[in-house]
Amino acid sequence: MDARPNDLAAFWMPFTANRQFKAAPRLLVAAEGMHYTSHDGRQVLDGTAGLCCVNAGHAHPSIVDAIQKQAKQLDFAPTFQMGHPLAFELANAATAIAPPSLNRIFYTNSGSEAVDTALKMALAYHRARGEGARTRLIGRARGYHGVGFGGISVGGIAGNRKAFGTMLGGVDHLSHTHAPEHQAFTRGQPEWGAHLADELEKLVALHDASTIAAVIVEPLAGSTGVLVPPKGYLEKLRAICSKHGILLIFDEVITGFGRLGTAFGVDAFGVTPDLMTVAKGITNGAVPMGAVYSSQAVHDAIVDAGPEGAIEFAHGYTYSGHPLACAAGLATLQVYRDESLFENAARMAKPLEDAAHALKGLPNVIDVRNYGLVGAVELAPRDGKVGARAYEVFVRCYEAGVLTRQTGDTIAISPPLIINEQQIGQLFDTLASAIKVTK
Ligand code: PXG
Repeated sequence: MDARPNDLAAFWMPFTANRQFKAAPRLLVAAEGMHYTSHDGRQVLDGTAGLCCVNAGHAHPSIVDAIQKQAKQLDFAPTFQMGHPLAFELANAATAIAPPSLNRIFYTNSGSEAVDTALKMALAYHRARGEGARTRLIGRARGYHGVGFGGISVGGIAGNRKAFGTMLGGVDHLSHTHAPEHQAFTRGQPEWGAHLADELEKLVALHDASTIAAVIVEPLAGSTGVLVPPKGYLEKLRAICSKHGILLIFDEVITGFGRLGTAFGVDAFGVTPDLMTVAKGITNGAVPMGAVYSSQAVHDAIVDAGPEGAIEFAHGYTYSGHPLACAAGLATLQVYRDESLFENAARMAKPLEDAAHALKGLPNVIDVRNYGLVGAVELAPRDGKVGARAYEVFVRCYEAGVLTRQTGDTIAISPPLIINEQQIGQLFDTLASAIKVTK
C-alpha cells in the first residue's frame, strides 16, 4: 500500500486555490479557546471562529465531554420512522431561544442542506394549501446560500454559479444593498437603502404573486463580504411578503447563535421570517449540523395535509438529528446560556467597531463595515487582479499569528464570542500592520 502520509495531492480542497495552497500549505493541528496551533507550532489567534462556527471557542470542555459520552452511549440512531431522545430535547432547547413563532425545527447536516430544505418546505407549503402554482423562488444578488443546486440558484455570487449550468428554473433576484457611494464607513446599519426592498413589488408585478413561493435573504450578508442591512430594509421585505402571501426565509447560518450580539439576526433587527436556516454555531462547529426553523403555520399546513399514516414531507437525511450532533448542540446551547456568550458578543461589538473603523485612512482601505461581532475591511482591488491584495494581507496576518478570512478584496473578521478587548486589539493591530506593508 502506498500510504503517502505527507502527500497533499489526494485531498481536493473545497473553496481553495489548490495549486497555490499546496505550494505553501497552512495546516492547523490543534485548537483551544481563542487559538489554533499551526503545524509549525505557532499560536494563531482565531479571528474567524473557524468558519464563523466556533462561537464558544475551541475545544470547550463541556462540549467535548458531551460528544465523548454520546459516542459511547448511542453512536447512531435513525430518525426516519424512529427517534432518539436527544433529537427531541435539542429541538425543545433550540426552539426555546428562537422567536416564539418559529417553534418547529427540521435537522440537516449543513447550511447548504438547510437552505435546500427550506426552499422545498416553501414549495410543499403552497402546494398543500392548494396554491401549487407558487413555485418561483427569489434570492438576492451577492447572496450566499451554500452550494446545493437550490442554494446556488437563489444565491447571487457569479463565481459560485457560472460553472454549473442552468440550475433551478423559475428563480429571480433582488438587487444587493451595497452602495459605497452612500454607505462607505458606516458604523452598523446604513441609513441609505431601505427602498431597495421595493424591488420585490416590481417582481410581484412582473410575475404575479400567485407564482411566487418565497424570498430568501441573509439578514446580514456574510460570505460576500459583510453587507449590513440598511435601516428599514428587512421590515419592508417582511411587509411586502406578508401582503402577497409569499414566505420569507432568513438564512441565519452565520448570523444565528450570537454572532450579532443576540440569539439570531431576527432579534437584532426585529423582523421575523416564516422559515429560518441555521448551522455552524448550533453545535459550535464540533459536529456538523444544520437546521430549518419553521413557523407552526408552515409546519401544520404540510404535516396536517395528506392521509393518516402517510409521510407528509418526503425529505430528510440519514444523519438528520445525528446523536453526536444533538449531544454537541445541547451542550453548546448550555454553554451559550451559562457563560452569557451572546451578551459578551454584544459587549464586544463596540470595541470591535472602534478597532475596525480605526483602520480608515490606511493605504487602500476603501470601506469598513460592522455589526455585532462581524467586521469587514475592504481594500481597493489591484488592476485586473481582484482579491490578490486582500489575499496577501490574509497571508501576512496568518504569518503574524492572526487568522482572518479573505473574500474578494474584503478581509472579514468574525471571532469566537468569548473574545476580549485585548484580543480585539491584537487582531486589528496585526491587520493594520499587514495592510500598511501590502502594496
Ligand atoms: N448560508 C449561509 C448564509 C452561509 O454563510 C451556508 C448557507 C452554507 O453552509 P454550509 O454548512 O453548507 O457550508 C453558509 C456558509 C465565510 C464562510 O468565511 C461562510 C460560509 C462558509 C464558508 C466560509 O464567510 N457560509
